[in-house]
Amino acid sequence: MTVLPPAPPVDESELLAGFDATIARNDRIEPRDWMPERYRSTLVRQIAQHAHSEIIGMQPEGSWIARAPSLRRKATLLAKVQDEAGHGLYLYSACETLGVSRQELTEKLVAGTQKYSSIFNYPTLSYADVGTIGWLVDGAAICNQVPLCRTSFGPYGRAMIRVCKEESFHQRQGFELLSTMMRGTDAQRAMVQESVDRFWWPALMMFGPPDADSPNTEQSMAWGIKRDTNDELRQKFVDMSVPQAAALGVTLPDPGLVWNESKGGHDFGQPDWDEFYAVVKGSGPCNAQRTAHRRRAHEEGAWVRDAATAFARSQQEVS
Ligand code: FAQ
Repeated sequence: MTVLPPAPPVDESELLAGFDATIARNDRIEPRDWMPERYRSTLVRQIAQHAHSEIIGMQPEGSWIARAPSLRRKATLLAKVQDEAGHGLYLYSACETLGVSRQELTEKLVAGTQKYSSIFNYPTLSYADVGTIGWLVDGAAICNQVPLCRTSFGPYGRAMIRVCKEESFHQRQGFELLSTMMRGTDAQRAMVQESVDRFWWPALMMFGPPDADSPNTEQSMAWGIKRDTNDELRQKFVDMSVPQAAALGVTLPDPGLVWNESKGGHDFGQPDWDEFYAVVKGSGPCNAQRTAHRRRAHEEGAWVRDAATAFARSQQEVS
C-alpha cells in the first residue's frame, strides 16, 4: 500500500491574497475556489433571501389567476407566476453551490428564520395590483438585479442574466396592463391610481434601508457582491419611474418629488422606515398568511419529493 505524504499545511493568508486579487481584477469567484467564510455566508444570506422572495412573490399575483378578466390576461399572468418559480429555482441552485441544500433553505423560510422581500407582505386588493406589481415591483427588481449580473460570485451573476431578461418582460406586461386600464373608464383609472398609491412606498423599501443604516452594504460592495448601494439604486428607480408615471397619467404619491437640476436627479421623500422594520420583523399585513401558505404547500408536497427520491434511487440500482 502506498502511503501518501501528509498534505502541506494550508497557508490561509496566501489563499486570502489569491481571493483578494481575483476580486480586485473584477474576475469571478467560482464555487470550488477558496473564499472567506464571511463571503460565503453573506452570499448564502442574500441569495437565499432573493430565492425566497421569488417563491413567496408568486402568492400576491397568484391569487388573481382565477379572477383574471380575459383568457389573454389569465395566460399572461399564469406564465409570469411560473417564471417567478423558475427564478426561485435558479437561485436555490446557485445557493446549493455554496454547500447548503434547497431543503435546508426551505425549512428556514417556513420556520421564519430567513427573510424574503418586504414587498410581498402587502396584499393585492384589486386587479390593478397585478399591473402595478409588474410595473413597480418588477421595475424595482430589475433596477436592483441588472448590476447583480456583474456580481463577483459566478453562479449568482449567471442566474441574474436570465432572470433580468424575464423580469424586463414582466415589467412591460405590467405597464401595458395599466396603460390599457388608464384608457378605460373613470372607475378603472381610479383603481390604477389607488393601487399605485399603495405600492409606491413599499416599492421604494425594496432597496433596503438607507446606506447609513445598512449594516451589510460596505463589505458587500468591497467584495463586489453588490455593485451599487441601496440609496444609489433607489435614486435610479425614482428617476426611471417619474417619466413612466407621466406617460401612464398617474400621480406618484409623494409631494416632495421634484426634479433637482443640480444633482441631475429627483429629490424625493423617505418611506416610513418604522413600517419597513416592522414588516421585516414579521408584523406586516400578510407575513403570517404568506409563510403559512408556503408551509402548507411544502408539507402537501412531501409525497412528491418522496416519490422523486424513490424513483431516483431505483434508477441508480438499475444502472
Ligand atoms: N425586505 O444591510 P442591508 C423580486 C434586510 S425579487 C426584507 O442593506 P443587504 C422579483 C437585509 O437582508 C425581490 N429584508 O442588506 C419578483 C438585512 O438582513 P440581516 C428580492 C430586507 O443584503 C417581482 C437587513 O435588512 N430581491 O421582487 C430588505 O446588503 C414580482 C439590513 O439590510 C433581492 O433579494 C427588504 N426589502 O441589501 C417576484 C435582490 N432590505 O442581515 C415576484 C438581492 C434589506 O439583518 C413578483 N438582494 N433587508 O438579516 C439585494 O440586493 C440585497 O440583499 C438588498 C439588501 C438590497 C435587498
